[in-house]
Amino acid sequence: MSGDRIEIRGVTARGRHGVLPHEKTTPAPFVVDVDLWVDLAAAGASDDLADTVSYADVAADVVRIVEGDSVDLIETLAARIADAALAAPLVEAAQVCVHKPEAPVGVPFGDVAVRVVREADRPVVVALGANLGDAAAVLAEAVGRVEALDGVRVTGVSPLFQTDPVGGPDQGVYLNAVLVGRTRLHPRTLLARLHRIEADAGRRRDVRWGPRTLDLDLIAVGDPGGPGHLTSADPALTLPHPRAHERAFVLIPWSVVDPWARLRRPDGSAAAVADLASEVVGRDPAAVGVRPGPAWPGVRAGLVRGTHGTHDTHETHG
Ligand code: A4P
Ligand code: MG
Repeated sequence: MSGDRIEIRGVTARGRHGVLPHEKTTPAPFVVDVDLWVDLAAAGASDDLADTVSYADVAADVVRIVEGDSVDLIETLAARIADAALAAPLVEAAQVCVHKPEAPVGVPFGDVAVRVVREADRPVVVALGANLGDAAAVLAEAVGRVEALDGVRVTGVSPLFQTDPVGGPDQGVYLNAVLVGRTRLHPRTLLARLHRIEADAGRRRDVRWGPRTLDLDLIAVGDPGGPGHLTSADPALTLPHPRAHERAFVLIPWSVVDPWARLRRPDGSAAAVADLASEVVGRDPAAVGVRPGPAWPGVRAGLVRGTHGTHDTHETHG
């Protein structure tokens, strides 16, 4: 976790929480402390509220939850507050402490409190591509490097596909794959780590859409409509990736590794990735230029999910 934190102390509200009957009818005070782990480097540089989490919004959520539905346990209250805090896409982890100063303890006491710590755990999709050098080996190494990132858990990677280049100058065929996983990392932090892996593979950025030893694109964070789904129009990190919905070299491997995946398109509508893949293939199967690639060299077998299967019929043998 990044060391940066936002700390909110002593938010006070009255609620009807407890196991005793009178606690459910007569509001009593609850005092809440919240710590949010957020990478504050960008906000520190930009001075822009959009780069951080508004403590006023968090405090308002705390009051809404404390004043809301009655529960028996302050553990439940703390967990609900933590879940609400983690719905903000920038929050990597939340610690919530709920104090109950008038708890029916039966003897004089100083404080009763429970503290819960929850980490964000958002679905993440990364597209991999390469068309220079030993592309299969470079991509396999990249999968290993992503697996080794602190705060990222890779749950599956598609088979390799050989794909005709889209856009850019005259260049050789690509190998592409898509990996899916979970992360607590801020998407900007994750993209910076992906850029480091690209750089270590010898990636140079000379020509847009030009040949590359390794390209790692962040396709989506969170599921459309789900908690933590992130949309961003920032040119430095646009989410979901603005071209993913029309690119067979992303859609086909993605639909293979996660047949139930959904993607929010730039117009705001959400669609099943498998449907988008079929659409792209259906428009012009001969031109789609996505073929089964070689077996993964050195990626552990359990990680590779799906087969080239359903899309074999659309080979173009270019
Ligand atoms: N950027 C913004 N949003 C994102 C995001 N969601 N993920 C910014 C990754 N990067 C994002 O990217 C250019 C800038 O986009 C970065 O500074 C980043 O902050 P880049 O990787 O430096 O350059 P690029 O990849 O050449 O540009 P771009 O626009 O990302 O290209 P695409 O759309 O990724 O296309 N054909 C085949 N068959 N297979 C391929 O893999 N790839 C491309 C690249 C073209 N044709 C291809 C393939
Ligand atoms: Mg890229």
